[in-house]
Amino acid sequence: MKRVLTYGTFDLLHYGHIRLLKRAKEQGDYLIVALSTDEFNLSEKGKTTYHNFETRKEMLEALRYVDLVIPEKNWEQKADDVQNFFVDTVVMGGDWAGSTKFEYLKDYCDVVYLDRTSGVSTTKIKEELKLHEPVSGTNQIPE
Ligand code: C2G
Repeated sequence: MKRVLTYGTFDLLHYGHIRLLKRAKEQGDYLIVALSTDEFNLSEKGKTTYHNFETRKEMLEALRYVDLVIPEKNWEQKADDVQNFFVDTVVMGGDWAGSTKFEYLKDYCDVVYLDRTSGVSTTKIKEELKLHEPVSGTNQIPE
């Protein structure tokens, strides 16, 4: 059984995430997602998420491609994760290609970077939804 591992926040789950997870699963037979905790997002990634960790975890666990979700609590845990879960391949989106946060894992397993899906991101969704926020008073039922 070939075991694959990927990392991320996966907030406001969108088709860019889904396509990444689908292709990550295609790299093996068992896909583990190390999901950034709320604390890690806030303290290290400077991200405040719309959905908290439990909700993001539940959404990922509902996907056919995901076999296990574990917490990503810090930048340093990856080599331990690879060894503890007998991981063959770590998969990340291309925005991480060549990153020192992943390249060192090549001493422990294969590291594969897949093209990011263009045109969608959690940030873009948040910005566009904010732009279409109803102007107060326009959604009142006319007298
Ligand atoms: N992704 C993608 N296409 C998009 C958006 C995201 O392929 N349009 C990929 C990212 O490259 C990443 C995964 O989906 O591999 C999760 O994206 P994020 O939730 O933004 O994760 P990120 O903040 O990159 O966290 O230690 C590593 C970090 O936890 C990765």
